[in-house]
Amino acid sequence: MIDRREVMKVMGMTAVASLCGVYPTVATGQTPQTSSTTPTPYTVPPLPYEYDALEPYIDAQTMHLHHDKHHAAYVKNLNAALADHPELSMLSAVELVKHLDRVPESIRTAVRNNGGGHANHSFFWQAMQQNSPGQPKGDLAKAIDTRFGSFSAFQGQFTKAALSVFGSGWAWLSLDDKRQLSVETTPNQDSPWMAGRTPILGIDVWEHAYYLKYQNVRADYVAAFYRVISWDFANEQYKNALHAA
Ligand code: MN3
Repeated sequence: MIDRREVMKVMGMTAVASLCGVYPTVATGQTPQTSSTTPTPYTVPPLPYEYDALEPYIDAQTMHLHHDKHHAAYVKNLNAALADHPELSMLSAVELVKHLDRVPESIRTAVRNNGGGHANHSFFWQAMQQNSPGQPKGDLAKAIDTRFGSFSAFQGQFTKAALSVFGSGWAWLSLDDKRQLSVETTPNQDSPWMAGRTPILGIDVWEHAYYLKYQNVRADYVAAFYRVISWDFANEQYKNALHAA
């Protein structure tokens, strides 16, 4: 029996390699095998917890709207943008935003915004949890101390960044290819992936992420976010990024 996941994995790698120009395009007139397969449309991953799990810091109604409506819209629009480019649909949303330069110009903005929205939100749901430990863990905890001086110094920088985003966007803790941690912000649905860095932690500061509960007081939402961070997830991202760097 053919393992579908293995097939998808190999096809995905081929598509990535092709996208990166590793494989030359050969005009043989033959239809590549991958094009005859209908790509799996992107789907919204279920939340890894109940909608009310992050109460009272993030309310269930916000989670319903944010996940079921906003995230779903990015996925719907991404599928629509790639409808005529099945070869690109073989890639994960993260791979797409890492290689936007290889996406046809006619759909690049749509992929940037909606592929970005899909990648960012899929990451964001996992970066939160009920009963957060409140403090970083493991190797990441040490790296934060080394880079920023202390956890509270990091918090100061991260909070300042989150509050500094004008309009809609995100604040991140990310790792670059020199294994250096940094705090950064991105507008709209842009992300560290687009700049060759790997997100370790991210906070969505679009108004749709907090307005129902916190109205215009973004600072209260950012303060509450620290109560729901999954430091296990962040530490995993850090270890994987170190390994890949
Ligand atoms: Mn959002």
